[in-house]
Amino acid sequence: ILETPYLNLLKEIMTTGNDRSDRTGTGTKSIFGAQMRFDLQAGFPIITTKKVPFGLIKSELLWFLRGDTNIRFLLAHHNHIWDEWAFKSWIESSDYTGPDMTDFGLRSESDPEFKQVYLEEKKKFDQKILNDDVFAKKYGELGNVYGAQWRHWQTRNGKFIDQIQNVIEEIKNNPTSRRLIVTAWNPEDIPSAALPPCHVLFQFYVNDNRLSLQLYQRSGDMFLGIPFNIASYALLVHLIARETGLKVGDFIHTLGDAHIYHNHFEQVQELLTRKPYDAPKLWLNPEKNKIMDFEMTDIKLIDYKHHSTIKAPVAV
Ligand code: DHF
Ligand code: TMP
Repeated sequence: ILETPYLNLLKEIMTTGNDRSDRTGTGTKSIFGAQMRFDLQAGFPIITTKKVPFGLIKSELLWFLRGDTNIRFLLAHHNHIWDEWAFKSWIESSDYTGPDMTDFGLRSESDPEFKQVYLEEKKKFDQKILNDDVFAKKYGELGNVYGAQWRHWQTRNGKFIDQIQNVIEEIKNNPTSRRLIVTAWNPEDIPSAALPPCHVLFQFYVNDNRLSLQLYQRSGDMFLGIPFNIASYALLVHLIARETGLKVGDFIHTLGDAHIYHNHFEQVQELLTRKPYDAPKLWLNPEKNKIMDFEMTDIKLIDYKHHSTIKAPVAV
């Protein structure tokens, strides 16, 4: 079963994790240093013990690959996974004059009345991002997050580096290279990013005509973020393998601080009682060969059998 390494890591953190306070004020159990390996020939590693919304993973990855860092594209695709971090900079700005939204993440969990007010404000914010160009430019921006660093890393002399294009060329021309790296961690940009990158750096490896990728993720929210990250990077390997004419190999997911938030414990226990299904397969439109030509409908999961959704609050 493809997702076994994920289930085992959840169990390990629940039983041996350190109890730690964290930036968001939620509290976690966490361990430092962990690794999961997924053989992409064996199937597509999307978690089956809960429903993982693959459409959101596709639109987020296409957004990264476009070099986009504004949530407007995501909202136009009905993807709200980055809303909170744009909303946060809006309510902290001097242009915001609505009701007090301090600490909206934690407060909306404990105060149902406030939650209504918050959801109303966020809906207005989303509408404004979609309909008002000037507002979107100013408040839809997350800063120089993944898309910017992957596709237009700015150099000292004011030029730009397209790390994705460069690594594709290197994979084609120099497949045994040990320098097939893309990094999102740009120290100069950390202070202005809505959230410093969590998936920080990845490296490719070509052997036997198979393309493998190892990711270093500094911080992993095991219940919410990690199932997205696994599927997203597995999809990235498939896309880059298509463009470089290779088969897929392994996705190796290496984690720094691997944590389960306190308010996800019950959800994790429920998930661990479930029996995983066989992994689905990925279908990519056979007529497309370049990553930039792929659209939502060119990417599909075949036979994704899964258990029901398990909801959990995201720590902001
Ligand atoms: N912060 C934290 N604390 N954890 C994260 O996983 C995280 N991830 C971010 C940004 N900041 C974060 C970006 N990725 C969801 C999944 C991934 C993600 C952000 C949010 C999420 O909430 N997933 C829900 C479904 C959401 C929906 O349907 O709109 C899930 O149940 O998987
Ligand atoms: P941090 O910056 O304090 O580490 O908080 C970031 C949180 O978001 C942390 O719980 C990890 C989580 N996260 C993921 O797990 N995957 C992701 O892709 C992103 C963006 C965040």
